[in-house]
Amino acid sequence: MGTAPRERAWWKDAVVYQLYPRSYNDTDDDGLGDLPGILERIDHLDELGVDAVWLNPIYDSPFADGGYDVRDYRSLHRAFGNMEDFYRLRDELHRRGIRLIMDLVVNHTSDEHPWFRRARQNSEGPYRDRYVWRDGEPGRPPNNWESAFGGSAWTYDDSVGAYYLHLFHEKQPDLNWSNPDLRNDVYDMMRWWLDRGIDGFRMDVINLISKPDDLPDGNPDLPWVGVEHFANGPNLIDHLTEMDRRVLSDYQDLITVGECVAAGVKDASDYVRPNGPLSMVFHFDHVMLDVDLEAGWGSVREWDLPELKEVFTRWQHRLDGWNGLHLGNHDGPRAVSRFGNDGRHRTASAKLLATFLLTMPGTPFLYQGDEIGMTNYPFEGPEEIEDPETLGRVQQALEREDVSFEDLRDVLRARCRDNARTPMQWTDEPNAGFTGGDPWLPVNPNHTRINVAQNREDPDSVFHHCRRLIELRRQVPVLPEGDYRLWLPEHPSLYVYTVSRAEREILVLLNWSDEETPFEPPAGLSPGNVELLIANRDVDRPLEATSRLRLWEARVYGPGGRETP
Ligand code: ISL
Repeated sequence: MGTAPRERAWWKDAVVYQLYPRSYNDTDDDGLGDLPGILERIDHLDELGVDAVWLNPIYDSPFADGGYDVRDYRSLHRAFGNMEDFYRLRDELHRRGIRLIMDLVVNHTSDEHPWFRRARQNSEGPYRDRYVWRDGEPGRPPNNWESAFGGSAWTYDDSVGAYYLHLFHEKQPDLNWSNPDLRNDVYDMMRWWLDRGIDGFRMDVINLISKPDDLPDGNPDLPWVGVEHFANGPNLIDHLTEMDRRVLSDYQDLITVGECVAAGVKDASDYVRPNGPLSMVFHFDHVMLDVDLEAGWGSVREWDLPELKEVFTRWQHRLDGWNGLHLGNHDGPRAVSRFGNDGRHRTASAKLLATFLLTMPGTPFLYQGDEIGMTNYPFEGPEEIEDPETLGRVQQALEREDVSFEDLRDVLRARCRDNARTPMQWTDEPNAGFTGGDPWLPVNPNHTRINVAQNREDPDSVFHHCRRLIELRRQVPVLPEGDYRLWLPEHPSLYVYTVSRAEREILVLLNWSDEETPFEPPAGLSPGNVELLIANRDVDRPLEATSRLRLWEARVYGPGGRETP
């Protein structure tokens, strides 16, 4: 940025890599990835050129929900390694200029956390009030709220004679954020990690932490019953503001990313407005496009490109703050299987998706495996699934309706969170080079074709395309912060947008379809003097002479001569 001092937050120019440690790389052959395994693959991250890594939870946990059920916030699950391994990884990342973001899971704990054990044991003690309890008769829960994993959000605890709330698994009791001691302890714990040199938090379902005291029934027709009450709740802003004042503001240069379920642009603007408590949020509007709001989990809705454009355009134009960008994470299908074509056009469409993600204003989060175009897993039966959400939903459907597992297979293949959690595919060897033991989840059989080793060798691979895009983003400062403008909003297969600032304009042309499509620059779009910056296919004609875009073709044009960041 010339000679002027950099006052911008680092995360505005960053590309973040989301790393799911359990499935990354296993060095002790227990079938589970570990921190030394990440260290062993650190050159992969370095070569890709990412600026930060977000690690999914590595804390001590009984793993009822993949580690989102924390038993001890201040120690690591032994399968991942110990604190020495952690410090080594932190230092090696930092040495390469890669920051480290940890997952903060404070809407709930594990039921094996000492707070909950004490809460259960002693009705008079200080811990009971750290969770959300209500009196009630067995079989008659306090309200109709549902768990995200199916069934009631309330479990009757015989030993206590009351219900406790769990918006997720019954082994994940919700914390009561109205309790000041609880909040103090959470803040201490956050400091404990920040003092260990991490660079920020991704905050799990942070907009669910404040529940209305009267716990009103939810609309039974919504896919997650109660969500209009427990999402974006009454004291959420106060809690986030206090967290900012008491913890975050004491540290320089942090990134704070709030995972916000059922948060619209307006809600999110309150959380990320300039000087607000969060740097950015993850919203779900685009990943909800294939959910049929009436039929819920058990169906997959057809969506079209104008709808997708509308979502991203709305967030670009209306959010009062910085955008967090993602096309997939550990909670759903693979990006190329959901938004691209994971069959014949896998490589081209995975590159198109990467082009999109990495040319949008905001901070892109690239999920592990997407840099090589990993796909969904061909699930055959429930024995291949670990994900408690899928198992819970399947069980609920089987109990309620006249369906068999076979009837659910297509939905499950489209939705199961394990699609994104199968082991990282490093090589074409057995178990994809992930482990010498038995992997905790099956390895996708397509690892013989789709793997890091093959990607690295092939200069036209998804990996090298991602690497070049990340480099380009660094060289073209317009991209992270420019003004986004959508062209051809109703076009069914072309996604065309410009990102501009001052006199500089970047033009992105994406043919988001399986068909070759005629292209004519829309009236008003006159990007003079443009140079092709990157494309996912050979481009044999200049823009003016282009009348068609090939299927899944992606091109990025901009002014000639790159800026030095
Ligand atoms: O995964 C989902 C849809 O398939 C969501 O409902 C998901 O549960 C929601 O986005 C919240 O996710 C986060 O909190 C959960 C945990 O299971 C997820 O892995 C985590 O990302 C509870 O901690």
